Parts: sequence; structure tokens; C-alpha cells
Amino acid sequence: AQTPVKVTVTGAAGQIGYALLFRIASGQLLGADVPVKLSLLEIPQAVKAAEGTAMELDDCAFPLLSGIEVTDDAGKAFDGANVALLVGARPRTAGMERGDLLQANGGIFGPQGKAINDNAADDIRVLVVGNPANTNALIAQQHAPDVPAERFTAMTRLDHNRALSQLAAKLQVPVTEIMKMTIWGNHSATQYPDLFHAEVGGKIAAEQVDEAWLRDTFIPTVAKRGAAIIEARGASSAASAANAAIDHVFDWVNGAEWTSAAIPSDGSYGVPEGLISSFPVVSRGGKWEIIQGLEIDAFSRERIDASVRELEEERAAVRELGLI
Ligand code: NAX
Repeated sequence: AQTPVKVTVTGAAGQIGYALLFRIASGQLLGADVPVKLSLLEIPQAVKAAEGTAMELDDCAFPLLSGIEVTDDAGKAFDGANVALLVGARPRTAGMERGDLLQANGGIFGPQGKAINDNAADDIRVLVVGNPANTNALIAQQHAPDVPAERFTAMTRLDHNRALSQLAAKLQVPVTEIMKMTIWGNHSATQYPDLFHAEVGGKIAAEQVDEAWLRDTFIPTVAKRGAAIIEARGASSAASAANAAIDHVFDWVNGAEWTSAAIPSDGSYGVPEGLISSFPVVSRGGKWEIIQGLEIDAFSRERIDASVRELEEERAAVRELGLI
């Protein structure tokens, strides 16, 4: 039988964790023929709740689930891990300054990056979901010098899926008719969902909608969808975020055509090298590759630059704080 793949999930007792773990255990993260073992990392106060989730996972008798451990010890959680989903983070609370937020998350993602560096399997792949996701991924990566930099990624797939869904509704086509969607930049309100390369029925999407809708409705609706979900549901996106994490890792491991992921920049499209920024990507041979050679018009350039500038500011702030 195949050796199980070890998948570590941090923040396992949280709401995304609850939406994610059952889908991983059922085979949706890696494939319907790949056995998995789960490691659930939580803070001490939430270990008991994570153990309750582990009991429910047991009760599903998933054929592919070969074991579950629950721990508050990062060294143990990441020991031999092949996939790490870093979901647990310190949320921004009322009155919290950006510096405080970055500091608190540096205290989580620095040590977790080091624990990954020292304990994970050689093929470790890391997806950061916890916000601010791009910069948390950068912090973790900078504490893992022995792991290839490209193994640290951040999630913009939820933004990508939101963009697909908004455009499909506008044009009244199935989401499967939309190709080449891209989210550029930071997973934040500055992100840029790009319709100038997206295609519907083989034609450029931006030419099938009016400019005012694109600029004043589509872009802000996608970028502010997280807040709209909180407003409607009274809680932040959970199942859709878990779904996007599944999409990201499945595609990374199994290959994919054009999608969006935040990965370390190699300098493409004027994004400073090293920033973990969202790009149009394909997945080949277990690696993300940035799609090259796209023409970027002035409208897109301005928006990509604004989001990248925010990432640079976040990087400068965490450097200033000594977090990287
Ligand atoms: P919850 O507050 O429900 O759960 C977070 C869990 O993380 C808690 O159980 C907490 O005990 C745990 N945790 C905190 N510090 C930890 C540490 N050092 N080690 C291990 N576990 C730790 O939040 P949830 O709704 O699940 O969201 C999790 C994160 O995802 C948040 O940062 C949120 O902002 C972020 N999101 C990111 C999205 C994206 O597209 N990238 C979208 C959805 C979501 O908003």
C-alpha cells in the first residue's frame, strides 16, 4: 500500500479547519487514491476542541485516513509533514494597528516556519491561509532557509473563485466557460482581479462587459467579498475558504492550467523579487510557474502596482520589526 501523505493543519479547531479537515480526509486534497494522515496543530486552549473534531473524523471511518494526531507542539505537528496548511492566525481586532497585527502574526509564523524547516519532509509544500496571508507566508519562509523558497505560498484562490463566480453571473454563463482568470497582488482589498486576459467563449472578458461595471462593480465586489460575507453570515468565509485551499493544493500537486496563486516573485511583471504576490500561474511537475509574456495595459498596471506597493510596505514593516 502507498505510504500516507502527512498533512498538517494549523488552527484546526477554527471554522475553516472544521470545513477543511473532512474534505482532506475524504481524499479531495490530494486525490481519491492517496492515503493521508492528519496532524492538527492548535494553541493549548483549543486542543480539546481539536480533539473533538478528531473524534468526528474517526466517526466518519474515512477509508483514506490512516491516522490523526492533535498537538500544541509545532515540532511534532510538522515532523515529516508533506503538506502544511497554515490557517491559524491572529485576527485584527478593533483598534489594532497594523504593526501590532504583524507583530502578533510574526510570533506565530516565525516559529512555525522554523519548525517546518527543522522537521518537515523534504517535499514539504506550504499554503498560508491565515491573514495577512502573503506576508505571513513571507515570514514563515524567511525562517525556513533550508526549504526551497518556492514551497511557501499564500492563498488567493478564494479571490480567484469569487471572480469566476461574479463574472459568470454577469454574463450568464457557467463558470466552466471562463478561462484565464487572474488575481494579481495581495490577498487584501488592493488585490486586482484581471478581466483583460480572462476569456469567455474564447473572447476577452473585458470586452464583453462595460467598463463602468468592471471598474466600479466587479473589482470592488471581488475585493470586498470577505466583508460582505461577514455582513450577511455574521461570520467570515469558512467553507469557501476551505474549498479554495483544497483547490490550491490539489492543483499544485496534480497539475493545473491557468489559475491564481500567491508565490515568491522572480521579478516577473515588475513585482520585486522575493515578494509573495499573486500571479497567473500553471502547475507543472509539482511546481507553480508564472505565465509569462502577458501584455499589461495602463489600467491593469496601475492596479497591480498599487497592490504590490502594499506588499512592499508590509515587507518593510516586518523587517523594521525584526520579524524577518
Ligand atoms: P477562527 O478564529 O475560527 O480559527 C482560527 C484558529 O486558529 C483558532 O482555533 C485558534 O485557536 C487557532 N490558532 C491561533 N493561533 C494559533 C497558533 N499559533 N497555532 C495553531 N493554531 C492557532 O478563524 P477562521 O475563520 O478559521 O480563519 C482563519 C484565518 O483564515 C484567519 O486569519 C482569516 O483571516 C483567514 N482567511 C483567509 C482567507 C484567504 O482567502 N486567504 C479567506 C478566509 C479567512 O478570512
